[in-house]
Amino acid sequence: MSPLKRSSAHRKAPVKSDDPPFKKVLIANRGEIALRVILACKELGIQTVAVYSEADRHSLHVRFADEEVCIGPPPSGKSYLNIPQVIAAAEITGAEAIHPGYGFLSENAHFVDVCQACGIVFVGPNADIIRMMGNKAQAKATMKAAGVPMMPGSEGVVETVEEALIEAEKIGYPVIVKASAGGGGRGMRICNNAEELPELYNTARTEAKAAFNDDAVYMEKYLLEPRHIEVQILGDLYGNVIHLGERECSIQRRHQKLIEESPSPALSADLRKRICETAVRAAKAVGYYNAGTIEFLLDARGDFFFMEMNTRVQVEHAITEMVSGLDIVKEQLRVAAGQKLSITQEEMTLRGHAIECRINAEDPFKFTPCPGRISALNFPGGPGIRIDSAMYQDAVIPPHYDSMVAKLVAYGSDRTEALARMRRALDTMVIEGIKTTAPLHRRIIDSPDFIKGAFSTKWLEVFLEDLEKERLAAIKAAE
Ligand code: MV4
Repeated sequence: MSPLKRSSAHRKAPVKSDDPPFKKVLIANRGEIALRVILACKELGIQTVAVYSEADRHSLHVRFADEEVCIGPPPSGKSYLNIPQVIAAAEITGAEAIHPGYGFLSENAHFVDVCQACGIVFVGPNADIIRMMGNKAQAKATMKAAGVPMMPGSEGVVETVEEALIEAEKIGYPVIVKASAGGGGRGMRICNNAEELPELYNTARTEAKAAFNDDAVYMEKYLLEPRHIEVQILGDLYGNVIHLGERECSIQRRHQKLIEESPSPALSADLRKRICETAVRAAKAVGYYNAGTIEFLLDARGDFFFMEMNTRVQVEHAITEMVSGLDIVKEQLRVAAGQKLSITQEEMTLRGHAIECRINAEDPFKFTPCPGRISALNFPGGPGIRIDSAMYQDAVIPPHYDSMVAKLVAYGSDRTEALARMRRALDTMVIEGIKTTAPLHRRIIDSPDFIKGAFSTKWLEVFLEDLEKERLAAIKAAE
């Protein structure tokens, strides 16, 4: 078969929707998301190929796949990010498609090009969209043209200090300088006045150059205490785009999310409708297909602004699955095979409330990594609890990768019930042998602000400072 015909974008006739989308799929990832994709493939009758590094030989994603290929030593640059090795594994096993999960190769446009050249379907959007959304200044220009609300800021890249000063006067301080190739918080500088702008502008550029080999930066009005709201969308190759509601992702530390929930406690029905419809319009404007996320910042007045678009399945997709009843990974696989979305917006109902705690192998109050062997393990269960994890008793958590070891998701008919279930799930979860962030989650979900839903992206920082003061006072009192 010619390579072009096997790429989803060029598929001629849709595969009948009751057929398995593919015969065999390779999962280019590890840990819970690799397992999650394998589960979706099993339900769809798709054969699976796991790839793994030497550190992951005994991982569950390897155990539960139909075939497995070792692709290199533990460092991800030599294994999970090694494009020739991943492609070779797909060719040797005859996999028709590659699901990238999140992280690693999931937003690598070059990898998508290589897949296409090799006649392998990439389970995701086309390379051009990934490239465009990876360039934040360009993504903003495209979304602005589509009528998506924008933060006041520069029109594209700011080339010189002089231009930065003029832009900042127009925008009004405080302003934020962001790396165009950045995202997720890397390469940003907040600036309060004209005196400090030249130096901050230059360090932002230098840092962007070092981190992304691209020193392009743009500027925006800096919102002091925004909420981070993101809308889950799904699109297919026939121009259908639906949204699955929003997620509240404001509980973050150094741009790492700790807790997410859906729906957001901050949105009225009217605001929800407007933000979700805006996300659909944005995705349609770029002809988007696959699962995707439109990220917004929401200010205290209820105005929202486009921030970024993610072109992959996200860690926190599970909470959306709980409130929508849809399997996002199965939809990704169907769409990549040229099938239509299994549901229309009109058929879709969002029901109840879901909260996710990301359980990391870290010291819960110092945030230092804590790899090691799981000596005892009890996963909580009962009504409304879902755990996505590749942990098992005696598993060894390697030090080479992301420290997330489980996603604990609680669903309830409303937020109060979801929270009560999360509380009792955390109280009956046992993970011994390593430290985890579970005790911190327990503290957060018991705090009055969290219970009220009264928090912004600034909130966790202050909460952690207060916890630290409390801890130091307790030490002093014990002396
Ligand atoms: C902002 C902002 C305030 N104003 N942009 C952080 C991640 C990156 N994607 C963009 N980020 C921010 N952009 C303007 N114009 C505040 C943040 C921000 C933030 C955003 C979402 C979640 C947590 C955050 C923590 C600090 C700063």
